[in-house]
Parts: sequence; structure tokens; C-alpha cells
Amino acid sequence: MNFRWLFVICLTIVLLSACAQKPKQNQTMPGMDHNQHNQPSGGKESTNTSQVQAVWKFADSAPQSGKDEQISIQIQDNTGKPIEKFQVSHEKQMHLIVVNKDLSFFNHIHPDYKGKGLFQIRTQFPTGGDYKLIADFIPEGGEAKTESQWVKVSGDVPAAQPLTPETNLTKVVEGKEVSLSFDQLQAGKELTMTFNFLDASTKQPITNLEPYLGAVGHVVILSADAEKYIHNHPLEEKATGPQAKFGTAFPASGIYKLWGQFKHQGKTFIVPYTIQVP
Ligand SMILES: [Cu+2]
Repeated sequence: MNFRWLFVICLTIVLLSACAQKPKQNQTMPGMDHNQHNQPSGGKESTNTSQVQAVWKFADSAPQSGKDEQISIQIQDNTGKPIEKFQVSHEKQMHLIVVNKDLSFFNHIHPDYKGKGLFQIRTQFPTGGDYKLIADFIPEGGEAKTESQWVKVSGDVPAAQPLTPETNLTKVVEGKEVSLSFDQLQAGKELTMTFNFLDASTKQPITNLEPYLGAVGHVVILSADAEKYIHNHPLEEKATGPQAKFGTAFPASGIYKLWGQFKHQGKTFIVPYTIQVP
């Protein structure tokens, strides 16, 4: 494996196990974020990332749909001592992804850091059902960490929407015609994923995409069962379109849902795709 390539593309793949009974299968590829390579190490206590854990708490013991719910995420070591310092990665100390079980709902939010390892945010779950919360953060002096938690939200549960792989990867979102393509699409291969942006009415290339959280775009990928989680940043973070390219790798064949997040003319937008990886 070419580690330099991985470093450059900021790729991480974390295989998550949802079952708390089982030991976690965590695989973090090197090069999650440039920041972790740039920290001065002299005199700083280093963090053994394998001992970092997240304790999730909800202000309401049973969160309800359609209500502001407070989520608290306490980051600590395996003795319960808070981890106190975090690196800023893409402008935030923590990125929190919220999806529901059939992956029809996606949210990317940023909890506030309250000190002493505690992150908090108020958010709403649109319907009842099972949701997965996935937190990305980097303890200072340590490696990028991903911690996740399933939560049951009370309220009406809509019928699950089946994930059907799309064959046509061109769609119109917020007046933009977005096309997704891959240089090769096969499980276990390092590949390049390209988003191309045209003005939907004039078909002219869009060349003034704006940075969103410090990069031209962000891509989150989840396997259909929400167990395999990948968060990618662009090969060229300062690109402005019409193309945004990301390096990634799908750990196994199967159905995946991915969400590209971009910003244009002051507005952020999300482009979702469901794909079949051979
Ligand atoms: Cu984020």
C-alpha cells in the first residue's frame, strides 16, 4: 500500500461494529487528516488513541422525534479521565454525523466543546426509529478517532425505504447538475471519485464552488447496514470546480450510500447517491 498517497488524500476507513458486546473492529488508515502530522510533539503528553472512549448521554432518557434533543458526548480514557484537548480538523474539534437506519436521513453537525472532554449539541430527529450517531475527533497528540452509538428515538416510524443502487449518477440539486464518476469501482481498490458540477439551466461548468469547512467538499460514505464508515476530503482541497475529486476505497463489495457536501453562492448543499460496489 502506498502510504504517501494515502497521506495526501486524507483517507480514513473505519470499520465500526454496532454491537457493544463484541470487541470493536476498528481499522483506521493513516492520513486521516493533515493536522495530526503537524503537531509539535515536544513536551506534550501523547494520547494513546486506542484507550479513548466516548460516553453518550441524552438529556431525555428517551429522545423524541420533532423535539430539540440535547446530546452529550464525553470523551475519556479507559480509566474515566477526561481527554481535554482536541485538534481542530476542518475548522471543528468534532464532526458528528447522524443517520437513520435506512439511511434516508443524513445530518452533519458540530457539537460545541464545553471543556473537560465534554461535547454537547441540540438537534432534532425528524421521525421515530433507530439512528446512528458517528463522532469524528482527534485527541491532541493522538490519532483520528471515530466513535459511534445507536439511539432509539420515539415517535412515528415511517416504513423503511429500501436502498436501491442508482445506475444514472447524474442528478439536479439546487439548480446544479451533479455527476458522480469513478476511475474504477471495485471493493478493496484505491480509487478516485469525481463530482462534476454544471449549471442545470445553462449547462455551463460551475467554477466558483466555495470552501465548506476548509475544503471544496466533504464526502461521507456508509455501507447499507451503517457499519462501514468512510469520511473523505478532496485530493485538492482548494479546488473550485467544475470538478471535485476524492480518493477513497470501499472495504467490501455491497451497497453503499454516500453524501457529498458542497457550497455554492453562500449556500451549502448535499448530493446523495446510492451505489453498488462490485
Ligand atoms: Cu463536520
